[in-house]
Amino acid sequence: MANERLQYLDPSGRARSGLPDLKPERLRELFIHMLRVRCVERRMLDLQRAGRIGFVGTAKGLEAAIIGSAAALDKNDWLWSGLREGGAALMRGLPLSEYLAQMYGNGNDTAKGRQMSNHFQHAPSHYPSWSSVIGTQIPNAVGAAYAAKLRGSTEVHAVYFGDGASSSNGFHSGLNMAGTWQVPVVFVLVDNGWAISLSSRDQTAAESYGDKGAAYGIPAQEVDGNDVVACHVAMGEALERARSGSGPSLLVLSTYRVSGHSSSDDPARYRDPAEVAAWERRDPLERMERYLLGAGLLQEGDAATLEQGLLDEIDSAIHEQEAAAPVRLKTLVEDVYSEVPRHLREQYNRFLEVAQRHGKAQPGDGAFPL
Ligand SMILES: Cc1ncc(C[n+]2csc(CCOP(=O)(O)OP(=O)(O)O)c2C)c(N)n1
Ligand SMILES: [Mg+2]
Repeated sequence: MANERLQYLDPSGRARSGLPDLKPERLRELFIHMLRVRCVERRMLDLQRAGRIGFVGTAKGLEAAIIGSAAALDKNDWLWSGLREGGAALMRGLPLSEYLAQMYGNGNDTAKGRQMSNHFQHAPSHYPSWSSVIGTQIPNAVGAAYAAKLRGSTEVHAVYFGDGASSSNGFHSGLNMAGTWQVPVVFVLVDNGWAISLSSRDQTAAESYGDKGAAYGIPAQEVDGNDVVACHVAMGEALERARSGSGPSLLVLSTYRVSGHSSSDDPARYRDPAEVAAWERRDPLERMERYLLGAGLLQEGDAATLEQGLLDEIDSAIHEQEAAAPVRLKTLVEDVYSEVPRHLREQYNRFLEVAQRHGKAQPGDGAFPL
């Protein structure tokens, strides 16, 4: 049976006894990182509704789970994400301009518009691209962590996924390999209450998600996922365990996806508004803000000022990306062959004629000589 759910801050923001010794500046930073996620995603939804970008999957309600845990990673560690961890990438070094370029799929997008929006990647902060095929990042992370172990590296690989993904093939094979090979990996299961329209209560007959680790010999820690301090501490312990060679852990961060599954979803079709309202009252940002106010680490009005500063920064970055050029048409045939073969050059040239007729070609998109 999984152990007791870890909590340091109760829903009213009061610290329970034995609060870990975190520096005041660290606590404030955790709050600001959470606030940034909320602000960026609010603007992304606005842009999606205005028809400027195609798709958004938000972390609203999950900010403590994602930021609290990811903030415990070292620079050399890796974060294998699902749909909702883009805010952690921002915190770990993904520039806001690149985040936005990915959302637009414009000419500044380092993935050249080849990924669906909201699927970030950032090599310098060790954030591999995500596949929407649920659960596939899990064996990928385990493989990379096994390679790190063979190399004698001290890096740890954290892999994030949802309650729904705990039913995927990738979950079972990933946990089995990690348990058997004792690899330096932390499985971060963000139980956000729903897998699109399937409640997490109906996802499994196991008594708790933590119990799923036991089948693979992997210890689990259940955590209040709306308590940023608890998420941070639990992740720090799991990372330390992995780094010291004691093997993988499973963290279950229990929280709630307050918005729809994505901008394409209408959650009112399948869930009770009273359930949503109850979780809105347990908002992770408000909980941390109340704690910081009580501890004298924030003053009344500070949060509103911080929020306005973040929104101004985001808005000016949005204006820059709105003005960016589209992805170059030639990228369609790049990066596979060192020299584009004749049949692709012919196809591209025919495509270019159509693009030119529709006024979609840019200077530099020119035809290949055949
Ligand atoms: C293999 C596979 N099956 C089904 C889907 C459709 N699908 C997209 S998201 C999703 C639910 C994911 O739920 P969860 O793992 O809890 O993550 P959350 O979206 O709640 O963060 C499903 C079933 C998919 N993308 N891939
Ligand atoms: Mg879910």
